[in-house]
Amino acid sequence: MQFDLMASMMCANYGNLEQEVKDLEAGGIDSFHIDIMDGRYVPNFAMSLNDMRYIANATSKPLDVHLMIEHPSNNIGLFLKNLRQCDTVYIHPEAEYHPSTTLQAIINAGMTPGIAVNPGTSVETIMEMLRIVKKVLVMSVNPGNAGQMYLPYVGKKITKLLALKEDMDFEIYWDGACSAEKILEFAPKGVRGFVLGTTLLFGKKQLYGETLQNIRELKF
Ligand code: S6P
Ligand code: MG
Repeated sequence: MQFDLMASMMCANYGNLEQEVKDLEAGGIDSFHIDIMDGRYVPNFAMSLNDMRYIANATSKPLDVHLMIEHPSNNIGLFLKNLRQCDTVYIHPEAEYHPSTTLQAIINAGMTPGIAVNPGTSVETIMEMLRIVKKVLVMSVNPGNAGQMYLPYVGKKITKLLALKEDMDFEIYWDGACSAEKILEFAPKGVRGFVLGTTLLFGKKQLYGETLQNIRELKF
């Protein structure tokens, strides 16, 4: 079974970020998830442009940039000009007047376009955008913080999206409170990747490489 594992870098140790990037890379992480926040769209300031730039320069692995900012079109150029063709940019459709225009800007810059779907957002309201994007990041917690509880009603939305993904040509990714139990349940159903934060990867006694290996072998 093929699935991707992304490290939620807002949960990393900023006392030695370079070492964190190296250890995660050596441990076999597939990409680095960068949670950009503006204190307006979400009630937090987790990471910003400089953090993203620093990690982009420290690794050749792809970045997964999750923009939790109001009207991303106002500043998206700042992010795009620091990214590479292998990187993905997610926007929240609710944060933008014309989300499809912003998604087109991401495509035009050569990056992979994605939308992040809040727990309270229904599949019906994002239906047209599913035809534009390659990736759908399903939030199973409200955006803004790590270490929150899984919201159980999100499972039904994933089931709906799984039924649409072949026809509309997108992949589904999981963000928020990602546990072993959820990977065991949803990877076989076709969820393509999982963002790992405090629930499974960071702040544990185990080395990143061991944790990631166990997850890949579904040994929990
Ligand atoms: C939340 C953010 C997420 C978190 C991730 C942390 O706004 O988009 O990417 O960083 O959920 O994982 P955990 O396991 O601490 O919930
Ligand atoms: Mg995120």
